[in-house]
Amino acid sequence: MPSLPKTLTAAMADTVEQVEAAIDVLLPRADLVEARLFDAMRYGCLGGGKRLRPFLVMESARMFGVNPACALRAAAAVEFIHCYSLIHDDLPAMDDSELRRGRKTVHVQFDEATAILAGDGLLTQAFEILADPETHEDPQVRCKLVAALAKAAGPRGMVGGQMLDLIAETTSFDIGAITRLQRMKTGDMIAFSACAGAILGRAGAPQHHALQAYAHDLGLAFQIADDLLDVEGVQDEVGKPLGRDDVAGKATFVSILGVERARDQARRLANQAAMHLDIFGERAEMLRQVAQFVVERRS
Ligand code: GRG
Repeated sequence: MPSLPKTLTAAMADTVEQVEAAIDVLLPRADLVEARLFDAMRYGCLGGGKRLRPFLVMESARMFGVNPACALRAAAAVEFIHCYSLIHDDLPAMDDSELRRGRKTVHVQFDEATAILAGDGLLTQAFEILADPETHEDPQVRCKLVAALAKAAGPRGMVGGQMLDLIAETTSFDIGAITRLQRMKTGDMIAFSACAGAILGRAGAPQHHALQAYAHDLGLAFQIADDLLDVEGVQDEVGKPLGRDDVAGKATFVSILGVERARDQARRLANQAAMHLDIFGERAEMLRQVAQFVVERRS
C-alpha cells in the first residue's frame, strides 16, 4: 500500500519541484545553431504554473503503486502538451495575449514563428517521452498512453475545443454547447491526467471508470472556476489579462449562469467529483482535496 500523502499544499509544491527538475532534464539545452528553439521551449515550460495536470498524474499513479520515476515522465509529457497549448493560445491569431504566468508570453519574448515552433516542439516531444521504454517496460501500456493522450489533445479533444472556442466569438452558444466546448478544450486533458496513473498501473475497469467520472466533474469545476477568475480574479495573482471573455462577447458559464449560480455549480461539481473516489478509500485523499482546491484557487 503506498504511503499516505502529506497536506495538499506540500504535496503540490513537491510535484512542482519534481516536475520542473524532470522537464529541465528532458528539454534539450542545445549548443546548436537552432538553440533559440530550445530556449523558447524551456521559457514556455519552466516559467511557473500550478502543475495541476502533472499532480493528477503523480497522485493517480501513486494510488496504483507506479514507479514515481515513470509517472514523472508521463507527468512531464502532459505538461509539455499543456504548455504548447498555452503558447499557441496566446498567439496573435488566437487570444493575442502578452502576459502568461505573470511573464511575457513566448511570442513576445521571442517572436511569433519561434513561438509556433516551440509549441510544435513540445507537442511532438511529449509523445517521444511516452513512447520511450523508460516510461513503462510494457509496450502495450506505452501505446495506451500515447493513444489516450493523442485523443485528449487532438481534434476530438483540446484542439477541437479550441476551434469551438474561436467559433464562440461569433456564434451564440447555449449552456449545452458551452459544456461540450469546455469538456473538450480543458476537460479532456484533465481527464487524461487523472487516468494516466490507472493506465501506468494497469488498473481494472472499475478503478479506471471511477477516475474518469472524477475527472469529468473536476474538469467542469475547474473551468467554471476559471470563468469566475476571469470576472473576479486579481490580475497579479492570476498572471494573465482578465475580463477578455466579456470583451470578446463570448458566452461562458458565468455569463449564462451568473456569478452566484456558477460558484454553487462549481462547488457542487467538486463535491460530486470527490464522491466518485469512494472506492479508493483513504488512498484518494489528495485527489479529493484537489477538487476543493480547484474551485477555491485564486490563480
Ligand atoms: C491552442 C491547440 C490550442 C489549444 C489551446 C488549453 C487551451 C486550448 C487554451 C488555454 C486558454 C485558457 C486560459 C483556457 C482556460 C483553462 C486553462 C487551460 C487555463 C490554464 O490552465 P492552468 O490554470 O494554468 O492549469 P497554469 O499556468 O497553472 O498551468
